[in-house]
Amino acid sequence: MKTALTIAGSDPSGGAGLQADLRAFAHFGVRGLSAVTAVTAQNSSWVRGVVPVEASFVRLQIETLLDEFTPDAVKVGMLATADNLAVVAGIVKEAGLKNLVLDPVMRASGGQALLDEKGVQAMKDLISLSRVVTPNLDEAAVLSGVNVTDIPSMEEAAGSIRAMGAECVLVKGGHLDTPPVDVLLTGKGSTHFTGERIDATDRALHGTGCTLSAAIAAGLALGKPVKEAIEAAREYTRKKISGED
Ligand code: PXL
Repeated sequence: MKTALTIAGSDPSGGAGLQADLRAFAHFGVRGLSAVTAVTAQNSSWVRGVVPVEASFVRLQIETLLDEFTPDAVKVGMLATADNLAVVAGIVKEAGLKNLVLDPVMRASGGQALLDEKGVQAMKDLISLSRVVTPNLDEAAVLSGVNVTDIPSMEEAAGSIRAMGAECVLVKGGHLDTPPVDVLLTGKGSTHFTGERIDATDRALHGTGCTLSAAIAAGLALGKPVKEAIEAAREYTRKKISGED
């Protein structure tokens, strides 16, 4: 059985965070491993509190797993602190972890910070180690300095994030005013994935980014090429939003 590791925060409501990631791995028949970076108190509408896990303990969790398993893919989500980010970047390099999917989580949809300011500055270190980075419009803007509002600016931001060393960048267009389009930039050029906007509740939308990036990691763990992994992940995410899964 293929394995995928998620390094992410806990969302006790199950919609986002490592709980959503493990559910996505299971859906694709991939064994899930997890290391917790932060404990949160939240439901699907708001985050009441965040307690980061100490970086040395994040390291211990991952190293203990690596003693026994070699993950076929790794998904990195909420890191909470710059110290956690540095630990994860260090281990990815030391252990030569492959198929890294980085969801550069910075804020919850309600606006609460899920990464400290120094962590935002240090995100480039992890980007350079990633096979796929999956920013939403706001994250793409923060990382690239481009005002990301439409498809041309998504392309521009993807180019600037890819120049930081990622193999592929998928800028997610779920927050566009127009019908949603995700823009993928690889070394071979760009691809647009078009979808229809689904009339969904906030609860169904909570954790969509976590689910998508974990499902991409599952696909890469199974040996799918990036585009195929994204297509399958988009379909799984669509089903989750519309309540079919
Ligand atoms: O969707 C971003 C996110 C990631 N990880 C955790 C979260 C959230 C949003 O609330 O709680 C643990």
